[in-house]
Amino acid sequence: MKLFHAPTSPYVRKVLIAARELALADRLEHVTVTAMPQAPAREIAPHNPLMKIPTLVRDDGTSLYDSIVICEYLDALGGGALFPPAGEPRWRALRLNALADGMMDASVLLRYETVMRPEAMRWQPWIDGQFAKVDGALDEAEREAATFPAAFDIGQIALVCALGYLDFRYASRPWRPGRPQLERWFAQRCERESVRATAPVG
Ligand SMILES: N[C@@H](CCC(=O)N[C@@H](CS)C(=O)NCC(=O)O)C(=O)O
Repeated sequence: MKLFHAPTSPYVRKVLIAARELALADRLEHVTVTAMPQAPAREIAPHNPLMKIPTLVRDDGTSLYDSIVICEYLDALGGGALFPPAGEPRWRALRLNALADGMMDASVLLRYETVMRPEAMRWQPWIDGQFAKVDGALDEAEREAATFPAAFDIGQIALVCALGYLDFRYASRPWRPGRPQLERWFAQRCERESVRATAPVG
C-alpha cells in the first residue's frame, strides 16, 4: 500500500503510529510529498481530489482518506485493537479523536496563516480565534486525562499527535503549564516505540 506522506504532518503521524501499533508498518510504502493549500500536491489528485495527506492507495488501486478512515482500515487489517468495537468506550475514543483533530486543524491552519500567508494579509482576530480553540481543547484534554483508558486507542493516538505538533511548531507557546495530568499522560505515552519512532522532523 502507498501512503502519501510528509514527516511533519500530525495527521500522517496518526497513521504511522497506528500502523506500528498494529505491526503493519512494513506494509506501507511512503510517497513523500509537499502538500499545502497554496501549492497543492497534484500527484495526489487522482487518488484524493482534496489533495491532502494522509491518503492511502491500496494494492488494488483504490484509495482511502482521511486519517481516521485510514486508521480504521488498518485496524480492521491488524486485528481491531485501536477502535473500541461498540458502546460508550467507542464514542469516547471517537470524540477524543475529534477533539485532537480539531486541535490539529487549528494548529495547521495557524501555521498556514502565520508562516505562509504574506504578512500584510494576516488577520489577528482570526489567529486569536484559532489559538482559543487550541487552548479550549487542551483544557478539555486536561480534565479528561486522568480517566483515559489504559489501552492506547485511536483517540489517544490522535491526542499524542496533536500535542507533539504543538511541541514541534509552537514550542515558544508551551501547553504544559497548568495542565499536569495531560503532561504526565503525554510523557508516559511518549515512551512507546510507535510514538518515539514517528516524532516529527523538518
Ligand atoms: N482531516 C484530514 C486533514 C488532513 C490535512 O489537512 N493535511 C494537511 C497536511 S498536515 C494537508 O494535506 N494540507 C494540504 C492542503 O490543505 O491543501 C485528516 O484527518 O487526514
